Amino acid sequence: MRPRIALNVKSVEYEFLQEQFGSKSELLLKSNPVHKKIPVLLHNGKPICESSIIVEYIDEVWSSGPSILPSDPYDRAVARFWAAYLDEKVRRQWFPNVRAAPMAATEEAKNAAVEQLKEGLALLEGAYGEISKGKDFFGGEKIGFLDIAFGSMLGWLRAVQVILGGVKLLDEEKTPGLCKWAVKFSADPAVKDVLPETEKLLEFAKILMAKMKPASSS
Ligand SMILES: N[C@@H](CCC(=O)N[C@@H](CS)C(=O)NCC(=O)O)C(=O)O
Repeated sequence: MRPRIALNVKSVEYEFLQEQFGSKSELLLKSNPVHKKIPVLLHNGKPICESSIIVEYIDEVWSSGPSILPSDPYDRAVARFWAAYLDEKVRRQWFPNVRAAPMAATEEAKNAAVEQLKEGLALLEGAYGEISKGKDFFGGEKIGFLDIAFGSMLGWLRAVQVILGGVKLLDEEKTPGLCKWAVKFSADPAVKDVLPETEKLLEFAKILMAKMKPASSS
């Protein structure tokens, strides 16, 4: 989603190739032999890997379009800091824990996974207040690097709320800014056709959970 939103921001046309879950195409293995993961951007016959790096590449190559990274070096560093935080903590640790929470052995383990993610989102709420300076997006008037980094997780956030039986991860009381941000971000022309439907993610989550079950019970 990150590269696609970035290309949309820049109004660049692209061909979107999807991978089949459970197998890896020759093109993917050849293009990203190190991690063997999507996304990969193929530009001028050359592969660029890692979603955040692809977004930065797009910003640099199509520099005449709207800027994605802030122009001020300090603001750029702050945006990269929070994007790295999202990837390290939210995406790699807390999200997988929460997605697996319905299968957690105890109620305490389930709640701990949810609380961790909520704490992370509360921190991000504070960052949103400071970085957006009262505007709609982390990037100000328009969506920027951090909007794209966090926004790519919005579909899963919504799906996880359903998986957890209606637990509110983004709630009006604790994260009012992020609630408002999520509505604006989802409706942005560069985003609205890219965000996956919650139903689709829930179907995918079922497949993932079924795969995890035998491992956790052995
Ligand atoms: N740090 C990488 C993570 C990429 C990643 O985890 N890709 C997943 C799909 S979202 C994938 O290809 N998974 C297949 C696999 O791990 O074999 C990035 O941001 O691009």
